[in-house]
Amino acid sequence: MKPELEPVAGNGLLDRRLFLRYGAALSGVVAGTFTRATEAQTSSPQDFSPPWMKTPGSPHSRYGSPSRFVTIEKAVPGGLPGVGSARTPHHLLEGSSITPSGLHFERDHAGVPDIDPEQHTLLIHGLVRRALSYDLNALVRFRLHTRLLFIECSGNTGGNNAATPPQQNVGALYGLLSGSEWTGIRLADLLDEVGVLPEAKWVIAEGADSAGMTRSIPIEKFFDDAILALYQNGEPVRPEQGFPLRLLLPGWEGNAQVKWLRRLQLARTPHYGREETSKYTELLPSGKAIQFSFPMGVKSFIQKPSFGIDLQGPGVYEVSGLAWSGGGRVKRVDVSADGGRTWAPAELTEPVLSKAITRFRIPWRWQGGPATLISRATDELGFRQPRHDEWVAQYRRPQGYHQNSTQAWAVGSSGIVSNVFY
Ligand SMILES: Nc1nc2c(c(=O)[nH]1)N[C@H]1C(S)=C(S)[C@@H](COP(=O)(O)O)O[C@H]1N2
Ligand SMILES: [Mo]
Repeated sequence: MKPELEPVAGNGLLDRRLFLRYGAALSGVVAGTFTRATEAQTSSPQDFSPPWMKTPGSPHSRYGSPSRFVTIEKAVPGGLPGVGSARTPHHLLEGSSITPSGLHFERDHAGVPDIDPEQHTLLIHGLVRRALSYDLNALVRFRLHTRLLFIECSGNTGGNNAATPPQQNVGALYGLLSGSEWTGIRLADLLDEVGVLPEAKWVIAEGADSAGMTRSIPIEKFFDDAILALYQNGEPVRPEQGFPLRLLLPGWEGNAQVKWLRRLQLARTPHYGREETSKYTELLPSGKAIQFSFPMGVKSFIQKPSFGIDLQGPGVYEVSGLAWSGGGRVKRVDVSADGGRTWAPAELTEPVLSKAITRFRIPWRWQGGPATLISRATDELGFRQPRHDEWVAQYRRPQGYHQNSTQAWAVGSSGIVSNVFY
């Protein structure tokens, strides 16, 4: 059996199916493939019994934590405590479309409130037949729904709108994106109960943090797929994500997904607050700005290799990364190793779900010369990521929201990876 490693695109991108079929064989056959194993010194495992096999291990834990040999942390910014963002360290993660709850990114305007759930209520009022106030006991009696979703701050990857490419890892550049399996109540069910008056067009959502962060949401989204989240990855929503209640607007910009939700006011018009006037609007070349640009565009990035994750000599590598779209499912991710001249389709890890993170993988034989790796995602609506120059031309600098251009990583002959605009 001699597997054929014919590239499917220029500069060494290989067919993923070959690896599924010949995975083990390839590492032996092809010089410089995945394997970095060393020659075994002995054939008997008894010759080496490590200290942890000689005494019983530690007792059960009440709440498990990672191995003490593993340090994966969010970088916490300086400045005012609790104000700003702590990003998901994507450069240290692998495998899942679900972000471990403790590593979900955090964007807080005034810190994380310490809410006593017994004292927390959600008031729904304004243009409704009867205003109602719900405590948690009332809410858990509703029908629950579970869905895997991404949340992305529309400021994510704003760094790539600088004049020169920032040399930062994918945690810093893409860390305002996380995925969770959320469980909660459909807002449509709650609105049915209060009875929406026909003149209601907007829902004004207010958080119980000391910023009292507030956003105006078109009512259609509430009838479509908005969720009041009570659980995150199978346990109550974490304080950083909005305990005890968080508004989820699948596929829409993070800012509108109000945490620590305490009030929904149905109204004729938006409230035109800070977060939808001076912030979270996009300045156009004409000097006008786009307001209420809710859905997040189709987007992807190569996580490995990337800045800080360099190549260790020529050979076969797996190129992998994450793709997502606020418009629905990711339909395909193409990868180029020659700066966008030729493209090959990457394998998408199942299940590929609407408005959730999808992982992609494709093998690549690096010959050792300079290369430029790019991923380009297309969603089921037919939207495709723009090139960096195309994206930049849409706006007036320094506008950095909704940055969804393709990410290019230049690999130097020594294997060092850097961020480039192309
Ligand atoms: N009440 C309240 N809701 C909020 C915020 C906030 O500061 N206060 N930050 C918003 C912003 S800008 C984003 S991007 C998301 C971040 O959600 P996360 O912190 O759970 O990742 O929450 C949004 N909801
Ligand atoms: Mo945000």
